[in-house]
Amino acid sequence: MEPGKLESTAHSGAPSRVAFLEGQGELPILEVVTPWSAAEIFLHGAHVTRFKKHNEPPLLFMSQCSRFEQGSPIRGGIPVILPWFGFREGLGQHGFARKRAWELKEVAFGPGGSVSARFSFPETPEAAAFPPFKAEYTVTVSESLGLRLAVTNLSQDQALPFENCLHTYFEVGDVTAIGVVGLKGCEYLDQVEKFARKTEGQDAIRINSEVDRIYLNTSAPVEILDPRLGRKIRVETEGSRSTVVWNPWIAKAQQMADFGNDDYETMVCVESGNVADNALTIAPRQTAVLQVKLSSACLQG
Ligand code: TA6
Repeated sequence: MEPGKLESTAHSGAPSRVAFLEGQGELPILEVVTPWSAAEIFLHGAHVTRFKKHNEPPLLFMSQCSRFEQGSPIRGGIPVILPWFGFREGLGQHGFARKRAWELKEVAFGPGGSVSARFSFPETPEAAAFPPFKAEYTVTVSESLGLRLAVTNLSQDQALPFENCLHTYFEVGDVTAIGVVGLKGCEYLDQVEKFARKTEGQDAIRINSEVDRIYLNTSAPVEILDPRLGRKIRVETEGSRSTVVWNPWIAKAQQMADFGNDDYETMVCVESGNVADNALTIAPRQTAVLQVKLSSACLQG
């Protein structure tokens, strides 16, 4: 992919622009600017590392200690977790899609100045050892951030069991001051207590220690209320039955080489997908689509 630029002025107002550049680790990136926002997407992992509305702090958290290299996931932004979630003996953590470069298939300018980039997961040695599937991922940048992950079972006669998750890291002003709303009454697996099954009793989940919970059988929108940044972040989904809420807190933060010791103070993961009890199985030639819309607004009062 040659460095270069695309621009669209097919709408009134400021032009939208896409630049193909070399990012950190000499990895190729797309830099997108729209009338509302700016974004950065690495081809490595089809990984969105930045989304920022022009008049707001960044929506996504990025660790300053992140690696940017083949075979390693980027720490922060939106890791694409596929085709499994969690740890698998001999195979590693959170699948292989986030560790390899995806192919950029198309960049399109939409109505009003939105920009869409479509990626396809290529043949890789790890994928060859897994039932055959095709994965396409479309990122749409506008006043909000749209994500669409489509997985197709390429087998002629075998079902495809898999998990998918868009593992989003959000930037917050002070994690101890936020509330995560929308999961009350949901059953969850508490990974901090050996996957104990519990039910969420709080209207707003507060974070004052390590939190690592897989909320099951829920497609409800989730909001992060951030009084420090005066912002409300909203996560809306289609095709997602699981929401994961994670903050590593102090001890785990210190154990992660690609995560600053104090990074836990200004991030929370609210992840959307189909994991654990909600893992998917699709028939031959069937496609499963996971869609996530991330938006933000001022927090009133
Ligand atoms: O989504 C929560 C989680 O499964 C945590 O258990 C923690 O492992 C986190 O993902 C990050 O995983 P990673 O492999 O990116 O370090």
